[in-house]
Amino acid sequence: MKHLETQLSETENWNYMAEKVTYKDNILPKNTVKGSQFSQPLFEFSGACAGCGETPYIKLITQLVGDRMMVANATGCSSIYGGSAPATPYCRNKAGQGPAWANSLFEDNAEYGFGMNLGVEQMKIRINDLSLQYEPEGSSAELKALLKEWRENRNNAEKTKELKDKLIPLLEKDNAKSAKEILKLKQYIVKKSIWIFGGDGWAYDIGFGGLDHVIASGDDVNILVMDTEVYSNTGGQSSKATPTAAVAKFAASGKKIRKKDLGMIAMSYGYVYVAQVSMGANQSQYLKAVLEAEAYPGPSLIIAYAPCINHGLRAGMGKSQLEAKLAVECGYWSLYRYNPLLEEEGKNPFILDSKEADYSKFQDFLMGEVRYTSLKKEFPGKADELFKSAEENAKWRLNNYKRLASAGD
Ligand SMILES: Cc1ncc(C[n+]2csc(CCOP(=O)(O)OP(=O)(O)O)c2C)c(N)n1
Repeated sequence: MKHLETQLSETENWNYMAEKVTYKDNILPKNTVKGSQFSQPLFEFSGACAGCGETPYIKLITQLVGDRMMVANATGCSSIYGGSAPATPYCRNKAGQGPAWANSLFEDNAEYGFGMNLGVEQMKIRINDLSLQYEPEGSSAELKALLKEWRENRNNAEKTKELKDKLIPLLEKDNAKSAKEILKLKQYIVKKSIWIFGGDGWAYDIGFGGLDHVIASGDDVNILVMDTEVYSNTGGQSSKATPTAAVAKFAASGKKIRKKDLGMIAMSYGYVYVAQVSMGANQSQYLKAVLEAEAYPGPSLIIAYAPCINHGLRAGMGKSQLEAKLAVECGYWSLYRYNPLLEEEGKNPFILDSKEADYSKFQDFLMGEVRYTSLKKEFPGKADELFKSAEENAKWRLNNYKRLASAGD
């Protein structure tokens, strides 16, 4: 920290950047890692711990769909750094568009986002009905044609963006009652991207009943679980996502049982898009997962490995992306995408994206984090046994994925 007076000269630089320098987001296609980074993040300057593994996942989503997204945020770190009033890291682009964000409770967030989606869908049904009412009532053939195009493409984000720009000027000068009513609902013309954010404590434990209900509903919502393997915001309590041997509150002598496989549960429905990702290990796989989840016309679940200050990284939080890479290389965490649309094409819906695990690095990975090394200090005898079963459990889990990936070969 430095004295404010010594830093105020930056104001001029900031204003120059904000007013004169524009985003060059049409240079490269947005659906590439490089291209996506030219887009304005609509999530910036959060109050998360330096090196937080969660925030980069959110930032990318806002770069891709932030101008039309709605977020239901479970209580946890992401709701605290996401909405610490009076400041918020969520912001708007030059056109005034940005994420609409709200936080309900720790225990009902999936339902909360589900309700947002129901509300938006209801408004779209109303626009649809009003547009049919315009047919006999209105006089503009051009408007009728555009409204028909909207009805046919209302779930196509890019198309609805194009149509909105054409529709609004025509609606504004039309005197028909239905046109006036549609205008009142103009913020629902563009297809919204509904997101449900939360941590593992919410998704695996407290909010699981709701999450399960929402994914089972088949509705088009996207869920991002930032898996820190503990309840981070309340000081690192153990959750069902905590793996074997990790020390956490309520698991002071190391977790004895294995981590729950939330992705496997979700995949069992067969109509839920599921991805397990780790940005530090493979940025392009995460980008693909977000684009596919967003485009999938049903529920999607992305489970993201997020290094956390609670893990006690030996290399420090400045290396959290590297830690996420090491986690995948040694087989501690795997990358996959399960896309039900592939099954419709007669293909295996499960794709294992991570390369062959190098288990020789597994124990070294554990020794790079205090949540594991502290077990060795406290309970040296028990520790080795638990570290061994941590590795066996990781292998067991990865073998399940390998079986799925080779099904039908
Ligand atoms: C029903 C209920 N129990 C407990 C809390 C207190 N609480 C707030 S956030 C949180 C932990 C959240 O952990 P997680 O979902 O893993 O998210 P993270 O902080 O790791 O991002 C808890 C226990 C609460 N808000 N409501």
